[in-house]
Amino acid sequence: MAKVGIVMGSDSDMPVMAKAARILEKLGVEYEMTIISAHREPDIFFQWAKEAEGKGFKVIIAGAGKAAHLPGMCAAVFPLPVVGVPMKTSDLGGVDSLYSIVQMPSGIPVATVAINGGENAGILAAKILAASDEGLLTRLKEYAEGLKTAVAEKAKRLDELGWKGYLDQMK
Ligand code: RP5
Repeated sequence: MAKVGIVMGSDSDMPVMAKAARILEKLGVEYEMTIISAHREPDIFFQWAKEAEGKGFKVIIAGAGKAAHLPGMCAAVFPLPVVGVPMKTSDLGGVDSLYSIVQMPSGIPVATVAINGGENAGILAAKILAASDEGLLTRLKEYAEGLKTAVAEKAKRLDELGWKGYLDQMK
């Protein structure tokens, strides 16, 4: 099965990147996860990125914060899609990460999700793989159906309880 490479610039990114791993597991997608800092260990980064295609990765999910160059540099080296996850940061709120990741020069795209959007990164990677994997496509459709059912159940409960009762049971 096609594999996803999950890479993050620091273990401080783990709570967000774990969301990508969790949804990939739920969807039955094989992945590998590692921590590599493009700034603090550029030689190790280049080796990992150059070997990624040969290891069977079809998509890379790369998360980073602040001057977040890891996703863009993955896209510079890896020839298949890269999904970038901007981390929320304490000083600039993650807009620093978002702009660093999304504003790529022509020719080197990074499919950038929302700040802290680890789960959507996993789903997007799965959707990319699903273009050539019928079973995964079916699981993604079931997942989407589950989302729809969850909202419909909430609306039904709101009808039953009224908005005050609904609010109370949320506490
Ligand atoms: C980036 O710098 C990492 O992706 C992380 O989001 C940020 C801060 O790293 P630490 O100082 O927490 O290791 O490279």
